[in-house]
Amino acid sequence: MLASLPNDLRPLAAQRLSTAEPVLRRLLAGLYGERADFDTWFGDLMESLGKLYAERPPELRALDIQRAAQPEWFLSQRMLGYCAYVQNFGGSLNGVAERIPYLEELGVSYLHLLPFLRPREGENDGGFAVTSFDEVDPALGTNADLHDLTTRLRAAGISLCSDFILNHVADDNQWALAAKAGDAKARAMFHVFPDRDMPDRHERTLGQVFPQVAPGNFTYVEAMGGWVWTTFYPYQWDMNWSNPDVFAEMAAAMLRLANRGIEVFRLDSTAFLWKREGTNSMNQPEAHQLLQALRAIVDIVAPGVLLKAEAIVPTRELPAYLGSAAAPECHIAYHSSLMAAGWVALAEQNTGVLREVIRNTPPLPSAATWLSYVRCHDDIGWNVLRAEAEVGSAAGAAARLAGAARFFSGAQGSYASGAAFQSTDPNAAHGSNGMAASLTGLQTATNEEERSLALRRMLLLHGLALSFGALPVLYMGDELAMENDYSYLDRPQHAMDSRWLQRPVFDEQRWKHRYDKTSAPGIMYQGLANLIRARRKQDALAANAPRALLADAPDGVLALARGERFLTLMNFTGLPQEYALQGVWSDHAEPGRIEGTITLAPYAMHWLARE
Ligand code: OTU
Repeated sequence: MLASLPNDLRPLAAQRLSTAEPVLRRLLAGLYGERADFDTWFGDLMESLGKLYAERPPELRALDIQRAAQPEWFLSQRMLGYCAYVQNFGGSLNGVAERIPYLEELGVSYLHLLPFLRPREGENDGGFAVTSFDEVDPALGTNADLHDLTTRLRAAGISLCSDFILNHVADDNQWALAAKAGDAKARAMFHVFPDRDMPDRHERTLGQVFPQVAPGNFTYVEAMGGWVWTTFYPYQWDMNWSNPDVFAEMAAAMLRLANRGIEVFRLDSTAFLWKREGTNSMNQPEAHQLLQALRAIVDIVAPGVLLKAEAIVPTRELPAYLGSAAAPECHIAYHSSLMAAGWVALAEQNTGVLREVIRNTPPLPSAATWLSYVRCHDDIGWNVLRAEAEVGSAAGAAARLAGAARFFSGAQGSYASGAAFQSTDPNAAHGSNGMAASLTGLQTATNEEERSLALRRMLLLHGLALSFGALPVLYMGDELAMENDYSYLDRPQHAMDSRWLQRPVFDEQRWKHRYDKTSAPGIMYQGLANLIRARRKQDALAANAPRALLADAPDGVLALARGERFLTLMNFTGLPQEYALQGVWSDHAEPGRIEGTITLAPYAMHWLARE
């Protein structure tokens, strides 16, 4: 690798190689070492890394040095994320750049723009079927626009996060096209089976992501003369990561994007990377080895870059995606269990599942954090909570989670207006969709009282994400109490995928009313801005600061201590709840000292600092 570098870059590169290369070699030998050509392949990989290192722009190399010196920079309570589709938030990359002052006003330091690379022509799962990793979607701008946007974001102290969709590519990606044209090397980059024997054997233990709109995990492709592994939509072809060519190509693609100024990669569908017959082909040990190898590569070539695991999996499977001090993996992992458990607590007016998830969340390894959130562009996946929902449940986890799913689909008596995801069985719980304002009852509110309760529910869930100890990410529109977008029902290609409910276009009117405290957007925006401001001042709310669940709270109340000096009380019920405070406190939202028994109003939250 060093031979590919100009002299001035060699000393630092040599230093990084000394620690990371042995790790990288061990991991890759564990995956591909039985191949006769492993040493040659590994040498070629290191040479390609050297070229990418040499191509890395000086301002990014400077950021690498700065962040390598402060590896816990992203654990600060001043880190705040915001997630949006480019076309919905700004119309284009240049339009997003015009929104930077708004992001700065909110205190955003991390912007996740949903897929903006050239997507498959026609249907492309909201950009999650990538045709090219090397060019921006022409509908959204150019590579030059991306360069300008990252430059302006960096100047504003905002890190750009991009999806890196490494589990699958579009069926019009160059490798898929070459495979269809008969290129054997390209064909070997995918999982292709001549008949249904292996697909049927795999299907015995595989789950289904889109059982309604894309049942099964394999698609017959005439041009391939066989069945291709397609975990998601038929046009999303899973990559064969047991083939080292896939590793080398994808690692290089990611680093080329890093050299374009992307600072965080949301590694999409990481749980699915390694397939194994007789299993659900999720969370396999080799998938973690692959991610640890990508981390070792980042530690060598671009240590200022963060890797974020998108693994919507049971709580007990999550910590592995952060690795350990000895074997670091991703810097950040979605805490999808915490998110879903917050919604269950609202549906049940009981914090049992939420407390169980918090108990099952182990301490973080160093320089790693959770991603906390209320909503995202996807469904609320209920099945990650199977273990926690089983505890103390007479009906059993499945029935209990189905109850939550029914609640958010607006079952009788529910204030929610959401939709089930990929399931018509009211007794099954696959997922639920909807904007936070719609799921918490704002959309159905018919009077001031109902509107106020809905807004409190939204602020409660955001308060959990902001105070838990994580990198919290706001989902575009929630900060303005935007509601569901039903236009997807008029688009036949989207009508079966209710995730499009929560993908509205940014509402300029609500944005203009964000200071109007008589309006829902104003109340939500100001309430959220107050929490963000209060959080920034509290070292106790840094991601890696201590967290303790206080068991002496009523079932409907979550009492979470962050160290000795910060306490958050959240009432997940529609009834007033009492809590006996120990000591003297002050509330960030109101003047004066508070001690003794505090009464929490319905759906109220208090952030208390010890006097
Ligand atoms: C991810 O999906 C993306 O977030 C989705 O938007 C894409 O459709 C999908 O991958 C394919 O790229 O857990 O790990 O439940 O929420 O599949 C994969 C449906 C994921 C998605 C789920 C999610």
